[in-house]
Amino acid sequence: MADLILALDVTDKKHALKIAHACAPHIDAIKLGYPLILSCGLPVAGELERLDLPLIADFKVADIPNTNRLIAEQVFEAGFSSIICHGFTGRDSIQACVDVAADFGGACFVVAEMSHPGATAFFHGGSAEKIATLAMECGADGIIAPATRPDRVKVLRKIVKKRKILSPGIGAQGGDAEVVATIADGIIVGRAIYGAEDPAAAAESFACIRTRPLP
Ligand code: OMP
Repeated sequence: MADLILALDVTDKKHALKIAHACAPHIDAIKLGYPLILSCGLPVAGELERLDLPLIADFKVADIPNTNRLIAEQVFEAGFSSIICHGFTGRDSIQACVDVAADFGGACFVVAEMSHPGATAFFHGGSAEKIATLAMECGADGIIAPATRPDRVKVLRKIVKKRKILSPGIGAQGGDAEVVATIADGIIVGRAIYGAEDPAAAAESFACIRTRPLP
Protein backbone atom coordinates (compact mmCIF):
# COMPACT_ATOMS: atom_id res chain seq x y z
CA MET A 1 0.00 0.00 0.00
CA ALA A 2 1.26 3.47 -0.82
CA ASP A 3 0.32 7.13 -0.88
CA LEU A 4 -1.05 8.50 -4.12
CA ILE A 5 0.78 11.65 -5.22
CA LEU A 6 -0.74 13.71 -8.02
CA ALA A 7 1.84 15.24 -10.38
CA LEU A 8 0.00 18.41 -11.37
CA ASP A 9 1.91 19.09 -14.58
CA VAL A 10 -0.57 21.40 -16.28
CA THR A 11 0.22 24.97 -17.29
CA ASP A 12 -3.09 26.75 -16.78
CA LYS A 13 -3.79 27.88 -13.23
CA LYS A 14 -7.59 27.61 -13.41
CA HIS A 15 -7.33 24.13 -14.86
CA ALA A 16 -4.77 23.13 -12.22
CA LEU A 17 -6.92 24.35 -9.32
CA LYS A 18 -10.01 22.64 -10.75
CA ILE A 19 -8.18 19.29 -11.06
CA ALA A 20 -6.62 19.62 -7.61
CA HIS A 21 -9.94 20.38 -5.94
CA ALA A 22 -11.73 17.54 -7.75
CA CYS A 23 -8.99 15.00 -6.95
CA ALA A 24 -8.29 16.12 -3.37
CA PRO A 25 -10.50 13.51 -1.65
CA HIS A 26 -8.75 10.72 -3.55
CA ILE A 27 -5.07 11.69 -3.21
CA ASP A 28 -2.49 12.02 -0.42
CA ALA A 29 -0.22 14.76 -1.77
CA ILE A 30 0.29 17.05 -4.76
CA LYS A 31 3.58 17.47 -6.60
CA LEU A 32 4.17 20.75 -8.43
CA GLY A 33 7.01 21.27 -10.86
CA TYR A 34 8.33 23.52 -13.56
CA PRO A 35 5.30 23.27 -15.92
CA LEU A 36 2.87 24.83 -13.42
CA ILE A 37 5.25 27.04 -11.45
CA LEU A 38 6.85 28.60 -14.53
CA SER A 39 3.44 29.44 -15.92
CA CYS A 40 1.75 30.64 -12.69
CA GLY A 41 4.54 31.44 -10.27
CA LEU A 42 5.28 30.08 -6.80
CA PRO A 43 2.20 31.69 -5.15
CA VAL A 44 0.03 28.96 -6.72
CA ALA A 45 1.34 26.81 -3.84
CA GLY A 46 -0.41 29.17 -1.42
CA GLU A 47 -3.67 28.73 -3.30
CA LEU A 48 -3.37 24.94 -3.06
CA GLU A 49 -2.50 25.04 0.65
CA ARG A 50 -6.15 25.34 1.58
CA LEU A 51 -6.73 21.77 0.32
CA ASP A 52 -4.69 20.73 3.35
CA LEU A 53 -2.60 18.22 1.38
CA PRO A 54 1.20 18.00 1.52
CA LEU A 55 2.76 19.93 -1.37
CA ILE A 56 5.94 18.55 -2.93
CA ALA A 57 8.16 20.92 -4.93
CA ASP A 58 9.69 19.05 -7.83
CA PHE A 59 12.44 21.32 -9.10
CA LYS A 60 15.00 18.48 -9.16
CA VAL A 61 17.37 20.98 -7.64
CA ALA A 62 20.87 20.34 -9.02
CA ASP A 63 23.27 23.16 -8.25
CA ILE A 64 26.12 24.15 -5.96
CA PRO A 65 25.27 24.06 -2.24
CA ASN A 66 24.71 27.81 -1.86
CA THR A 67 22.32 27.99 -4.82
CA ASN A 68 20.53 24.83 -3.65
CA ARG A 69 20.06 26.47 -0.26
CA LEU A 70 18.63 29.65 -1.77
CA ILE A 71 16.22 27.66 -3.96
CA ALA A 72 15.11 25.43 -1.08
CA GLU A 73 14.44 28.44 1.16
CA GLN A 74 12.16 29.96 -1.49
CA VAL A 75 10.33 26.65 -1.83
CA PHE A 76 9.59 26.19 1.87
CA GLU A 77 8.74 29.87 2.38
CA ALA A 78 6.14 29.47 -0.38
CA GLY A 79 4.36 26.79 1.63
CA PHE A 80 5.71 23.52 0.28
CA SER A 81 6.25 20.66 2.71
CA SER A 82 8.84 18.75 0.67
CA ILE A 83 11.47 19.33 -1.96
CA ILE A 84 12.95 17.01 -4.60
CA CYS A 85 16.62 17.47 -5.42
CA HIS A 86 19.03 15.61 -7.66
CA GLY A 87 21.70 13.52 -6.00
CA PHE A 88 24.35 13.29 -8.72
CA THR A 89 25.57 16.75 -7.65
CA GLY A 90 27.15 15.16 -4.57
CA ARG A 91 27.09 15.20 -0.80
CA ASP A 92 27.40 18.94 -0.14
CA SER A 93 24.66 19.89 -2.59
CA ILE A 94 22.27 17.25 -1.22
CA GLN A 95 23.12 18.32 2.32
CA ALA A 96 22.16 21.92 1.58
CA CYS A 97 18.62 20.86 0.61
CA VAL A 98 18.31 18.40 3.50
CA ASP A 99 19.39 21.08 5.98
CA VAL A 100 16.94 23.71 4.70
CA ALA A 101 14.12 21.15 4.73
CA ALA A 102 14.96 20.31 8.35
CA ASP A 103 15.04 24.02 9.30
CA PHE A 104 11.48 24.37 7.99
CA GLY A 105 10.25 21.06 9.43
CA GLY A 106 9.89 19.71 5.90
CA ALA A 107 11.26 16.79 3.93
CA CYS A 108 13.83 16.29 1.19
CA PHE A 109 13.69 13.53 -1.41
CA VAL A 110 16.69 12.78 -3.60
CA VAL A 111 16.40 11.44 -7.15
CA ALA A 112 18.37 8.19 -7.10
CA GLU A 113 17.30 6.84 -10.48
CA MET A 114 14.98 8.34 -13.09
CA SER A 115 12.13 6.53 -14.79
CA HIS A 116 12.55 7.27 -18.50
CA PRO A 117 14.41 4.95 -20.91
CA GLY A 118 17.40 7.29 -21.35
CA ALA A 119 18.06 7.31 -17.61
CA THR A 120 19.91 4.02 -17.80
CA ALA A 121 22.86 5.73 -19.55
CA PHE A 122 23.96 7.49 -16.37
CA PHE A 123 21.99 6.03 -13.46
CA HIS A 124 22.98 2.39 -14.02
CA GLY A 125 26.36 0.85 -13.34
CA GLY A 126 26.30 1.65 -9.63
CA SER A 127 25.45 5.38 -9.74
CA ALA A 128 21.90 5.04 -8.39
CA GLU A 129 23.10 2.89 -5.52
CA LYS A 130 25.81 5.46 -4.75
CA ILE A 131 23.31 8.34 -4.83
CA ALA A 132 20.85 6.49 -2.59
CA THR A 133 23.64 5.77 -0.11
CA LEU A 134 24.73 9.43 -0.12
CA ALA A 135 21.13 10.55 0.34
CA MET A 136 20.79 8.34 3.42
CA GLU A 137 24.11 9.56 4.84
CA CYS A 138 22.96 13.17 4.40
CA GLY A 139 19.77 12.45 6.31
CA ALA A 140 17.35 12.72 3.40
CA ASP A 141 13.80 11.58 4.08
CA GLY A 142 13.79 9.32 1.06
CA ILE A 143 14.53 8.87 -2.61
CA ILE A 144 12.82 8.92 -5.98
CA ALA A 145 13.08 5.57 -7.81
CA PRO A 146 11.51 4.38 -11.08
CA ALA A 147 8.11 2.69 -11.19
CA THR A 148 9.12 1.63 -14.70
CA ARG A 149 11.78 -0.68 -13.19
CA PRO A 150 10.39 -2.38 -10.06
CA ASP A 151 13.50 -4.58 -9.89
CA ARG A 152 15.56 -1.42 -9.40
CA VAL A 153 13.19 -0.13 -6.71
CA LYS A 154 13.79 -3.40 -4.84
CA VAL A 155 17.57 -2.98 -5.13
CA LEU A 156 17.38 0.61 -3.85
CA ARG A 157 15.02 -0.43 -1.02
CA LYS A 158 17.88 -2.45 0.46
CA ILE A 159 19.85 0.80 0.77
CA VAL A 160 17.15 3.15 2.04
CA LYS A 161 15.57 0.54 4.31
CA LYS A 162 12.67 2.17 6.17
CA ARG A 163 13.09 5.62 4.65
CA LYS A 164 10.66 6.55 1.90
CA ILE A 165 10.67 5.67 -1.77
CA LEU A 166 8.45 7.79 -4.01
CA SER A 167 8.02 6.23 -7.43
CA PRO A 168 7.02 7.97 -10.68
CA GLY A 169 6.38 6.34 -14.04
CA ILE A 170 2.94 4.81 -13.47
CA GLY A 171 0.49 4.66 -16.36
CA ALA A 172 1.74 6.95 -19.14
CA GLN A 173 5.31 5.67 -18.74
CA GLY A 174 4.19 2.05 -18.40
CA GLY A 175 4.63 1.35 -14.68
CA ASP A 176 2.04 -0.78 -12.89
CA ALA A 177 0.56 0.90 -9.78
CA GLU A 178 -0.41 -2.35 -8.07
CA VAL A 179 3.08 -3.81 -8.42
CA VAL A 180 4.91 -0.67 -7.35
CA ALA A 181 2.58 0.08 -4.40
CA THR A 182 3.88 -3.09 -2.73
CA ILE A 183 7.50 -1.89 -2.79
CA ALA A 184 7.29 1.94 -2.65
CA ASP A 185 5.81 4.32 -0.07
CA GLY A 186 4.27 6.66 -2.60
CA ILE A 187 3.38 6.43 -6.25
CA ILE A 188 3.53 9.59 -8.35
CA VAL A 189 0.90 9.80 -11.10
CA GLY A 190 0.54 12.63 -13.60
CA ARG A 191 -1.02 12.16 -17.02
CA ALA A 192 -3.06 9.10 -16.05
CA ILE A 193 -4.99 11.42 -13.71
CA TYR A 194 -4.80 15.01 -14.98
CA GLY A 195 -5.06 13.88 -18.62
CA ALA A 196 -8.15 11.76 -18.01
CA GLU A 197 -11.59 12.90 -19.10
CA ASP A 198 -12.66 12.71 -15.44
CA PRO A 199 -9.53 13.31 -13.30
CA ALA A 200 -11.38 12.71 -10.00
CA ALA A 201 -12.62 9.31 -11.20
CA ALA A 202 -9.15 8.49 -12.48
CA ALA A 203 -7.65 9.39 -9.09
CA GLU A 204 -10.33 7.35 -7.32
CA SER A 205 -9.45 4.35 -9.47
CA PHE A 206 -6.16 4.12 -7.55
CA ALA A 207 -8.02 3.71 -4.21
CA CYS A 208 -7.04 0.04 -3.88
CA ILE A 209 -3.34 0.86 -3.65
CA ARG A 210 -3.65 3.68 -1.14
CA THR A 211 -2.34 3.46 2.40
CA ARG A 212 -5.38 5.28 3.67
CA PRO A 213 -8.27 4.36 1.40
CA LEU A 214 -11.46 6.31 2.01
CA PRO A 215 -14.11 4.55 4.11
P1 OMP B 1 3.47 11.06 -15.67
O1 OMP B 1 4.46 10.32 -16.49
O2 OMP B 1 2.60 11.97 -16.48
O3 OMP B 1 2.71 10.15 -14.75
O4 OMP B 1 4.30 12.07 -14.74
C1 OMP B 1 5.32 11.64 -13.92
C2 OMP B 1 5.78 12.77 -13.04
O5 OMP B 1 6.89 12.32 -12.24
C3 OMP B 1 6.29 13.99 -13.77
O6 OMP B 1 6.02 15.13 -12.97
C4 OMP B 1 7.79 13.77 -13.86
O7 OMP B 1 8.50 14.99 -13.95
C5 OMP B 1 8.06 13.08 -12.53
N1 OMP B 1 9.23 12.18 -12.53
C6 OMP B 1 9.35 11.19 -13.47
O8 OMP B 1 8.46 10.96 -14.29
N2 OMP B 1 10.49 10.43 -13.50
C7 OMP B 1 11.50 10.59 -12.61
O9 OMP B 1 12.48 9.86 -12.68
C8 OMP B 1 11.37 11.56 -11.61
C9 OMP B 1 10.21 12.31 -11.52
C10 OMP B 1 10.03 13.13 -10.33
O10 OMP B 1 11.04 13.49 -9.72
O11 OMP B 1 8.92 13.34 -9.86
